[in-house]
Amino acid sequence: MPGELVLFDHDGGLDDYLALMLLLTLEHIDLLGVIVTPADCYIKPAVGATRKIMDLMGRSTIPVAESTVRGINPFPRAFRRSSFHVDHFPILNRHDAIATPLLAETGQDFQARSLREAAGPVTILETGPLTTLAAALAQSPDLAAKIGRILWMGGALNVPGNVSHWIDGGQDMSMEWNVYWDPLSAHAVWQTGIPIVLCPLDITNHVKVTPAFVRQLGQRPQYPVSELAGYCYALVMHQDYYCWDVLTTGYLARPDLFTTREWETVIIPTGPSQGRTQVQEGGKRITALDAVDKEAFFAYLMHQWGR
Ligand SMILES: [Ca+2]
Repeated sequence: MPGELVLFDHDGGLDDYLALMLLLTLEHIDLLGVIVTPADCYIKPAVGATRKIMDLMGRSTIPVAESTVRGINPFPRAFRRSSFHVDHFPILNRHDAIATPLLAETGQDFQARSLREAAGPVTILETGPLTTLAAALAQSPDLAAKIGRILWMGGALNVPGNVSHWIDGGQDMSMEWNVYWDPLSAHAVWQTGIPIVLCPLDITNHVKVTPAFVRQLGQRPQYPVSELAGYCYALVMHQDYYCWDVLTTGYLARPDLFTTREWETVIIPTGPSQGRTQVQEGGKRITALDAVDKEAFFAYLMHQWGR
């Protein structure tokens, strides 16, 4: 029986590589391709790191495409630099040539073509802004009917946003970064009938990566993927770091570990609350991940990265 069709669109942050490393272990899905959106990264090293991780994990037949969209509110440079670090990890540079193909077409064209050609409904796993998807849908609005659901790390429903320490004044700090980068695209996707499953800060705030977990990843030198995950997390151990993109991907893998809840929501497109995902009666009904069995989730990561 064919697996669930999935397109993965990430934005090159550290957590995105970890999400990719989890996604590539899933056997019940049919991964159509990986798109890199130039948001929480510098795009060339982000595409390089993505392809090298796919090589390392023996998945070099899956195509990668580089999106050329632009956002409105850029991510801080300090966040984006990790794309250079990961691309230069020794474990990802044992060979000169990269086997995983980089397509000549743009990420947004590839996303549109993949949806058009898909035999059945496609799940979009989105761990960056919705800009590339919105660009694909702007080309061909009829493609919305080919999307079974969008599983998105984004938004803050009943908790503060996470942009507060990083931007200058004028905003009310209610927004989450993936929405804030391009509120207009998120707003456009909200106007479609596509089902959305959201992994908002409301749940990710409870799933912090602990130093003990990171050390445990490093204590298994026989598993290169575990070691690579440990290196990625080591770069951010000076700060609080949560499972954002990895938790979202975890829902695709193990929905049984989660509870969900429905909300009616709107996206504020402009002004001081731009990028806010506001709970509002009469708004688009979405499903949000509400709670997760943390212990089982981290045990699952440890198991999947044991390769
Ligand atoms: Ca991301």
